[in-house]
Amino acid sequence: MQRIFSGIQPSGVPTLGNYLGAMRNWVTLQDGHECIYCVVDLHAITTWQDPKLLAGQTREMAASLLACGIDPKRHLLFAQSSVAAHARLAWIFNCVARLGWLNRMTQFKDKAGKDREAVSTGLYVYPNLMAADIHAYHATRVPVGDDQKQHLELANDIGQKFNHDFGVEYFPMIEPVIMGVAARVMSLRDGSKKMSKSDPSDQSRINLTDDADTIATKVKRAKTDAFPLPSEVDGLAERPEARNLVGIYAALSDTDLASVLGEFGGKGFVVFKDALAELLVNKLTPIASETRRWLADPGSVDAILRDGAGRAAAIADPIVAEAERLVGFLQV
Ligand code: AQP
Repeated sequence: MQRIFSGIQPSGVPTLGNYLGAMRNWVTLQDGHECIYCVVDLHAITTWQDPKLLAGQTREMAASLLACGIDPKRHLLFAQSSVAAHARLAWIFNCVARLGWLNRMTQFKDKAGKDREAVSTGLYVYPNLMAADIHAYHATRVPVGDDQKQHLELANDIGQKFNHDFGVEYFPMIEPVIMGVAARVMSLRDGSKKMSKSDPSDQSRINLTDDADTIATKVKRAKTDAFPLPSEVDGLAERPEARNLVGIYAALSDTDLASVLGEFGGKGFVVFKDALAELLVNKLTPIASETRRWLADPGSVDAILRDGAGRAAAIADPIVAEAERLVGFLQV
């Protein structure tokens, strides 16, 4: 059975983008794979996180994943900081990856923006830690949204360079698993920008904890243009906001863009947005209430994360110990 690894940052409340690009697919992949799912708090602190909030956000992210249908008995769910193997291997990878490789990472450029000198060095080496997360388990498949594809290519470059430098075939190749018509969900305010949980504007995203009224208001206010929806997919080419909303509808109703346009082509946004809001409410509000149910008993979420961390360390520790031996660290 192939081993899957994937992670999500507890840097806020998960969004519809996280759900369609990752979380929902994590649930589907549980059949037929051995899955290792991680709330990546080490990644989260590459940008400032309030220490009073981080632990709670980590638990809430775990609760959302459980609410979506992650099964912690058959698979693993844990917090990254509780398994030291991630940080140990990341340091080795900091010494394997080349500066020129990291300089090409578009996510760093997006997140650092104009203030590159002021961001943390952790944000810069984020992809090395991500490579370590995956290689620490010898995982071969990684479900991610489209935005993470470049980081996975880098993880392969790092694994292959390690193998070459130390004359071994130790780290396997990783295959990205990018699923569905909404692998990149865009901001509701700007169709050229990815929907993000840390976007300063709450109106830019649908949160998995939003109630029905909030969802309806956000959809109603979502940026669109003045024209009716086209009947053909080609007609969405120059209309990023319309393309985004149609993509969300298609993903949530398990169909494709053409079928959605078959139903709504020629209709105005008032009609389409009403239907989209109803679909979102039907799909997301049960997840929100299930998340609240888990969080009513925080001890049960913590127990799941503790158990997952123990099982994760049992897999990762020997893999990383062997990498350390290959590097030449004294074995005592
Ligand atoms: N807009 C998106 N569309 C599709 N997939 C997305 N993902 C994130 N945003 C979208 C996918 O969600 C998974 C977990 O992401 P993450 O939290 O580890 O990091 P991120 O990609 O940086 O997500 P955010 O929401 O934008 O977080 P912040 O704002 O903290 O940086 C990944 O598989 C990602 O592809």
